[in-house]
Parts: sequence; structure tokens; C-alpha cells
Amino acid sequence: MDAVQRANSGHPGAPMGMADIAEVLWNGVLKHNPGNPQWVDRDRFVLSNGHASMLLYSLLYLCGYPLGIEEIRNFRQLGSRTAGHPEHEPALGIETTTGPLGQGLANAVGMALAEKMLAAQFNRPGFQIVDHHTYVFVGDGCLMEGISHEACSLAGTFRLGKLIVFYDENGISIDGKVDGWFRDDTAKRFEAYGWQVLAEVDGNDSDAVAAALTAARAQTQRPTIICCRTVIGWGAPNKQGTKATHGEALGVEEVAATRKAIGWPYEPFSIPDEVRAGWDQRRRGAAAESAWREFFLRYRDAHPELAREFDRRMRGDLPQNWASTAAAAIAAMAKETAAKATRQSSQAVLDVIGPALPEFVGGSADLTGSNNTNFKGVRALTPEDASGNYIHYGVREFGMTAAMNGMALHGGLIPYGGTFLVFSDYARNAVRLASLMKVRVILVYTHDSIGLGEDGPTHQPVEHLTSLRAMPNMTLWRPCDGVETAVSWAAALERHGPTALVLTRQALPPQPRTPQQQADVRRGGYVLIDCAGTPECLVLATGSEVPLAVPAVNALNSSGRRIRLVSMPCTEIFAAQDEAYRESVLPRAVTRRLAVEAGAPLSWWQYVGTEGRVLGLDRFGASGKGSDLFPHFGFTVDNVTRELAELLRQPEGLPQR
Ligand SMILES: Cc1ncc(C[n+]2csc(CCOP(=O)(O)OP(=O)(O)O)c2C)c(N)n1
Ligand SMILES: [Mg+2]
Repeated sequence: MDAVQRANSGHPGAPMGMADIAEVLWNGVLKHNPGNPQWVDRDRFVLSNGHASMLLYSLLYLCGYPLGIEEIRNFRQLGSRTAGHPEHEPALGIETTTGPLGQGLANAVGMALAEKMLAAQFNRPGFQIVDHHTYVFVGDGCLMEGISHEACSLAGTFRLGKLIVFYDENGISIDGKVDGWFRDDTAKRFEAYGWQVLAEVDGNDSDAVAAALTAARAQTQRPTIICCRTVIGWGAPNKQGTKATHGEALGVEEVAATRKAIGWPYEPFSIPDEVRAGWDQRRRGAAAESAWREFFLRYRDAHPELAREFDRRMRGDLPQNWASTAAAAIAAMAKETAAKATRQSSQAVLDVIGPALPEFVGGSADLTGSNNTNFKGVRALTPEDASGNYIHYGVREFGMTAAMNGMALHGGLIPYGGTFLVFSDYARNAVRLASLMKVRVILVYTHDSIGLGEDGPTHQPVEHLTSLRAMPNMTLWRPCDGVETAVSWAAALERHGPTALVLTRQALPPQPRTPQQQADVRRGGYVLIDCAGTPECLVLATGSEVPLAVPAVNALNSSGRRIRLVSMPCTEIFAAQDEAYRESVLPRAVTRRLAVEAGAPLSWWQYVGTEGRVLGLDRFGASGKGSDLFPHFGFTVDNVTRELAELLRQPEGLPQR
């Protein structure tokens, strides 16, 4: 309450209401080592009600994590490590970024899934080297959010017995008493998901919480939710139990009154040594970790190869032979002669790289056959058997994506998951958090334009390419054939950050390339067809529009014009190339420029400039055959030729406005 008061900003209510629960969990039960927050077999803790950030910072400080009292004092100030909402910082014990309600819970489901899968892969009789819990704090808001349904239904189905949720059932959210908008029978709801429910626990009674925690840990077949009745702002004599404590400082007088009411006579930010000593988990944590390390050494003696593999996986390194695997996948695609949808090329790439990547966890939100996300040899995860490497997430795009974030954050796995590009919107905030945290998740988005055809405008993405490109840290690849698809997979795997692979439903012909052009695909944009001398005009295209541009450019060049075609599968990576390379591909002097992409034109103006043109799609699609829709919306070779003819009529070299 002092930190919130000093910042005059923040949320004191939930931290005060959940303090007793936190004390029971963190001061003796949670398996963690403040001296090494990244010990791989630590319990994972997620504060899904991220507005209660001050609770997490207090716990980290008291337990002896490398977070000084100065940081607590500087809560919410620019440059402090105590941001308004917790921001992923593994070196500090912050497992994930939370604040968007419900998503931390879904991350935790992913973490618990990861634990279960890794245990199935690496544990051997007598050697439970992967054996930890995932604990989550959630509030009313998390459980009102739809994603909690997706994630918790999945957790029940997959019997995540080491997932334990503490529900801060305080009956209050921002607008006041939740009775007016949230009357679910939460206990029945979670029973229906197949969870163990420990209802009506007094969250301000440490013994009751401790007993519930023991019962939760004893249940290994089902996840547990402990519904803790608490009082928001507990201890503040005049404000506790009211919405006033949710999201603003208590006020100087109420802070003083609280000190008196709870018998805490100390100055703000001064914690008596004996109190800190009582909380300090460093010795206990170091002992726990060193016991695990000794255990791991014995595991290493018994299973040396598994131990080496476990270390590699938890470091996040790709296999030693990865470079040759990636090269083989690209080479195999370069041999292709038949036209293929890039979603099919993607599957062919997975057939090569999948078996070489035991850390790979595939999946789809119930569109496996359309996303082509399975490959030869994948085995589905089942409720009974966690040794598989493919997850049928069901129709849960948001839950899938947030769970993938949780798996990637846990470590040891590289998740990829598919849906239609148009439904990336359903998952969008999890994509955003993946970008914010820079986690390695691979989003396979197929059916990437009006080219998908008959399903019509509800299923045809228009603005999605542009809107995903607008997200900081995101890279989006829209390959035009098998080679570009293989390169985009390799780039996605080698990147520490999220990647969207945007793939077609319809077949695209393979493009011929020199070895240099093939190597340059990695640069995100490269010259696919060049002309003799300085180009009069540049054409930029991605994905399914590259094959429309190729004949148009070739025909004009044969008639003596000088047109260059640039394939630009990944604008973000191209933009990150050095100036000299970018200039060599897109010479500044050439101002006649045309971009062709079956999507919103917005992302292309930065490349074509004010003298350029964009052949894009600025309206919703329609229901019909893909082969009818492309010409209907102007995506034909003739139209590219017409646009180029218009451009060529313009005087050359106009200064860019
Ligand atoms: C997805 C999302 N929507 C809205 C918010 C804004 N918000 C922050 S806390 C909160 C109310 C949460 O209520 P509850 O979880 O009961 O928290 P309590 O007031 O009990 O601390 C809201 C709407 C948010 N952080 N995330
Ligand atoms: Mg609440």
C-alpha cells in the first residue's frame, strides 16, 4: 500500500486481499530458488490478475530475489523493474507478462502442459527430473474473460494434475459488486471441466488455505481450483471490501489507519530484519536446487544422452545438425516442379524438419487437415498419454495461442499452431503478448486471402497482413512457393520472437532461382526477376501475387522495357537489412513502383512512395470460386500489366513528396 501510495497509482486491493494466500504458498511450499530464478525444475508462478503486480514484487523482494527495496519504492516509475503490470523477466522470477486478464491463466495451462509433456519425454523410472507445479492467481476478471473457458476446458481435458489455481473470490471488480454481472456457479463450472474444486475456502485464514493447498497437491490427475473467499483491500479499516481499493492509492489517512488496524508500526519501505529473515527463501531454495542437481547428475550417469538432450532443450538451442536439416528442406523444395499450395509446401517442409526437432510441438485449432500442420510421424497428445508431439487444441484460437506462449516460456519446447489467417483476430492479444515478450512461437496462418474462395468474406482476410505487420517484434512471412516456405520455417525456428507464416490454400507454381537468389530469400526481400540496366520501374509482390507479376514483368522486359520484380515475403526482415542491400534491391532513384498483394494496401505505401501504386484489396471479399474471385477483384496478369503501363506513362524520377 505504501508503494501504491507513493506512486499515487496502482492497485492495492488484490495484493492486500491475497496476501495471506501468497504467504502460505511462497513462504515454504513454492519450490523456487531466489538465488537462481531460472532453475529449470522450479515451480512456475503466474499472477494472472496482473494488476496485483505489487503483490508479486513484494514477494520477490521478501523472498530474496535480486530486487531491492529501491525498486519497490520506484513502483511504476519509468526505468524501474517494478512496472505497472508484471513484465516477463526470467532473471527476476517474473515468468510471464500479465495484465490482459485471463491470459496469464492460459499461459499457465501451457506451462503445465509443457511440464507434463517434458516429464513424459525425459523422466525414467526412479528419475522424476521434470516434476514441478504451476501455480496461478486469478481474479473475478480472469474468470469472466472467455479465454479462461478455452484454457480451463483444455486443462481439464488433458488432466493437468499439477496445475493449481487460486481464485481470489472477493466479489468485487472495477464497477463494483460483481453480483450485478457475474453470477456463475464457478465451482460447478470447473467441476464440469473435470477439475478438482475446493470451494468456499477462507482466503484470509492461513490454515484453511494451507489445508486446501495440501489437498490440491495430493490430486495428481486433475487440475485444482481453490476458490478463496477474500476481502479486497483487507486491513484497510474504512475501504476494505469496496471497489475503492481496486485501482487507486488508499490515501494518506487510510494508509495510516491501516497501519494501526493491522499493527504495523514501521515506516514505509522499512522491513524489520527479523521479518525479512523469516521470509528469506535463499537458503531453502539453494538447498532444493542443489538436491535436484545431484539427482540430475545421477540421471546423467544412468541416461547420458537424455541428460545432454534435456540440457540442450532447456537452453533453447536447436539441434547440432539443424543447419544441414534446414538446408535439406530448402534443397528439397528447390527441386519441386509441380504447383503446390504453400500450406502443402509447409507440410512437406515439416516432413523434413519435424523428425529432426524433438522439441517441436505442433497443433491446430481444429483445422489440422486445412492448415496442414501435421507431418509424417506426429503423434497426438491424449489425456492418457503426454508423450506425443501434436496437440489438437479444439476450436480455441485464443487459448491455443496463449498456451503456446506458456509452453515457449516454460522452455524445452518450440510450439507452432495453426488456424485460418482470418481467425488470427480471435487470438490477437496473445499474438501481441508473444511479440511483447519475444517468445518463440510459430503461428501457421493458412487460407491467406480471397484466394481461399467459396467460404466467402467471413473467412477471407483483408486487413490481417497489414495489421499483423503493424505489431512491433512480429515477423510475418508470406512465401510465394516451396523454397520461400522452407526458408520462412527456418527463419522462424532460428528467431527468438514470434513468427506468422501466412500460407495459401490454392496452388502456386515454383519460381526458378539462382543460388544467390535462393540465399537472399533469408533477407526478406530480393530481386526475383531483373532487367538489363537501371530499372524504369520496380514491382513488389508477395505470396500468391508473385506468380501474377512474373508473366507481366517478363512480357514487358521482352518488349524492351526495364522492369524489376522484387519478391518481398517478409517486410520486417527486409527492413532490418543494411542500407546498401536495401538500396541494391530498391534503388531510391527508381520512383515508379508497384506493389501487388491481395490484401489491404496500407503496408505498401512506405515502399512505393507517393508516386507509386498499390494493386491491393480495400474491401471485403465475396463468396465464389477462388479462381473467379481473383479476376473479379482485379488480381490478374493483365491488370498488373495495365498498372505497369500507367506507371510507365508517368515521367521518371519525380521527387518523392
Ligand atoms: C482483458 C482486460 N480487460 C480489462 C482490463 C481492465 N481491468 C483491470 S482489473 C479489472 C477488473 C478485474 O476484476 P477482478 O479480477 O475481480 O480484480 P479485483 O478488483 O478483485 O482486484 C479490469 C476490468 C484488463 N486488465 N484486461
Ligand atoms: Mg475481484
